[in-house]
Amino acid sequence: MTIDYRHWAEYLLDGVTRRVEVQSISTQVESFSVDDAYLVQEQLLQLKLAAGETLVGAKLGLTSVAKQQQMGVNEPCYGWITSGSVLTTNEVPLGELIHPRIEPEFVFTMAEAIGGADVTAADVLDATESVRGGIEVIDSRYEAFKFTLPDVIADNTSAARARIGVNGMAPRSTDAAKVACSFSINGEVTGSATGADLLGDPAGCVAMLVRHLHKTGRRLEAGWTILAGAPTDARPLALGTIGEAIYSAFAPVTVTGV
Ligand code: OOG
Ligand code: MG
Repeated sequence: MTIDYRHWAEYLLDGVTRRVEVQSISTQVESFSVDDAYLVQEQLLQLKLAAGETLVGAKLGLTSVAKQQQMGVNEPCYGWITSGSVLTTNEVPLGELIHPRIEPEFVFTMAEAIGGADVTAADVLDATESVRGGIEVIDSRYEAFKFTLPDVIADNTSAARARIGVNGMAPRSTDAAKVACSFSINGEVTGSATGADLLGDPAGCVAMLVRHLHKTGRRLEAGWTILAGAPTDARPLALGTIGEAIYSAFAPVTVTGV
């Protein structure tokens, strides 16, 4: 069966625009594969760029055991960060979202472009300007936040908003794998982890992302923001919820649902 990738991208974007949950694609398209899913994701990106957004970074998802267990999907996935998703204050307007959740992130800011089939964590550090904390707002477009790996890939890995921390650290001044992260909701700790919970090393995750992009002739660009993934599970963001990520070596990051 031929799959109309553009159709499914429009289908997902319609969920975003109307703020409604949609039925997963895998329940409607027979043998919907990971390769198919990245082609839908590509169409979705093109639709956003055509609507005036710009590409400002990329992300990994499901790079920790905590996240894989929460979502029941055991493989990492890759997505895009576009200009409209970067928050400029701590406030997250809930009226723009479907059923948002929040999670702490390890964030890389690239100093230089980097691409290639054999890129290592050390190469990533060489190309990194700074490493810092962040909070990602994820908002699966699917009913009940339930999906298969191909579904979540098509849906740009649930990316919705991101709040990026201030005062990044030089990449070799601190080992991100050793940085501890404590995530709390309304003052109560819901998860504690270190950078090593991201497949052993956040920089190694970014290297995986670079190798993935190389397969379609792409690379990370200078100035881009890269989310390496959440080391703890995600929590619902409701009206008045205050989420805070505290790190042993990065500035804390807070968001509030408004
Ligand atoms: C998929 C996105 C996962 C992360 O950091 O693991 C992700 C989801 O859980 O909806 O962004
Ligand atoms: Mg994330």
